[in-house]
Amino acid sequence: MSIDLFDINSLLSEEEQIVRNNVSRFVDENVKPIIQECFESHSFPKQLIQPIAELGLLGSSIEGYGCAGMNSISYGLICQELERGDSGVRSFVSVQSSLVMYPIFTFGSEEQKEEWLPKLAKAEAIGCFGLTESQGGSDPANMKTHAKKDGDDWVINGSKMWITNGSIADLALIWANTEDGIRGFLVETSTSGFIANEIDNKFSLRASVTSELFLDNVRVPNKNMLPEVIGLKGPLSCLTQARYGISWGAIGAAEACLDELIEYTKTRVLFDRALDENQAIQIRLADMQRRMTNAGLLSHRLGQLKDEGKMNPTQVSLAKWNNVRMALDVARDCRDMLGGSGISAEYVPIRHMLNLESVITYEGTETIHQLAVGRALTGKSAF
Ligand code: TGC
Ligand code: FAD
Repeated sequence: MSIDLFDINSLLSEEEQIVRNNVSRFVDENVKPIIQECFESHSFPKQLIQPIAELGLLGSSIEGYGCAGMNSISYGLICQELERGDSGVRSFVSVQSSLVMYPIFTFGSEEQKEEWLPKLAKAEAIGCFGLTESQGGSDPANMKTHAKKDGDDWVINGSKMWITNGSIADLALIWANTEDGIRGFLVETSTSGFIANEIDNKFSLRASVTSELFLDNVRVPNKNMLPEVIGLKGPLSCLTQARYGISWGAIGAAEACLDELIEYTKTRVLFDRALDENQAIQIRLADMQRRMTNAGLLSHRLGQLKDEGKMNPTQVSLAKWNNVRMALDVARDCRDMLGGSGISAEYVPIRHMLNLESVITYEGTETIHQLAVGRALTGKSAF
């Protein structure tokens, strides 16, 4: 098994350890036994939604409104453990918590919070976050979807691409251009003119719902607009929350791969000795442990900064870039050391590897995060 070489676990409070152990047990008992089949059948395990809600994992950082009010380290640990099962399950929780509940809590009216947060926490409503459009997700400022005021209503037209939970959502947070700038709208997916089509030919995140959304003269009342934010900083602030969780989640995916590989190399005998007796294999295992340890310490420090209210988007970019790159490299390397078996569904690395191809692209591609760090170093935007 991979080891906690720097005893990161002892940095956790008793409460954080309980959260981690509870989610870990949930993943071992409920996610791992079914997830490969879900991946193969390209279906999201909807049966996990209710138990996830009952564990308090939806909007876990929010105080009040039926939410658990846990700290940021706990949210990170939730993401890490869920992604040890599958990135798709962590994605579901990231979107509901960081991309739907967080903006309602932070930018919503009291009426919007009271109406939606308790339902979203209990999974009585599922949310999705519509920012990306087909002309280029990296540059959301080039948004074509627009909302026009008509009396007491807004009329929204446009489309969104690659939207997690899109076809299972009851509520879509749609970011649209208005005369005043980009604004967020709470759109019930049953509203006339709203269509969600699932993208069903993915090689990655197959156990997650990803959809294209179309909004054709969708009419929502003014009270559905998030009143407390205008401009791109609205959606970008939500991304900062989700990217923080992803930096932890990626560590879980890497752990799942390395744990399985270590067991495999003990029993695989080649040239009259177990694979793990070879220097070249041990060096590769050690290198994975080095990178995972660095990633764990980085996320833990980021969590401390977040809980102290000192986390900034550049730190989050560096952590998301570093940790997802680490996990993707670890998953690929594990797949290689499994030889031909590494392409079989019997082992987890190829599934994690394929999932991580999405994780390195969504929530800001690797290049976007490198350029964000470059901008902080030079003061010059090279996007
Ligand atoms: P820029 O001029 O830099 O900023 C515009 C305004 O936003 C503020 N800001 C941020 N605020 C909070 N958090 C951040 N990370 C922020 N970054 C910028 C900034 O201060 C400014 O505010 P103000 O008041 O001055 O107006 O914007 P830009 O157009 O130059 O773009 C910067 C760039 C490229 C970094 C940004 O566009 C970007 O991050 N692009 C990538 C887009 C992205 O990540 N999309 C993700 C879509 S959602 C998703 O993938 C969900 S997957 C979920 C799952 O399944 O888990
Ligand atoms: P593009 O922006 O077209 O990028 C193409 C390539 O160009 C990339 O390699 C990129 O790094 C590079 N590039 C871009 N700009 C520059 C530059 N200035 N210099 C150098 N290189 C550059 N979005 C949502 O809004 N909500 C969701 O729930 C959501 N879920 C998703 C789920 C999945 C499975 C996937 C795959 C995506 C999801 N997305 C979601 C969209 C995701 O955020 C975008 O795919 C991502 O931001 C990249 O946008 P794009 O796909 O249009 O690629």
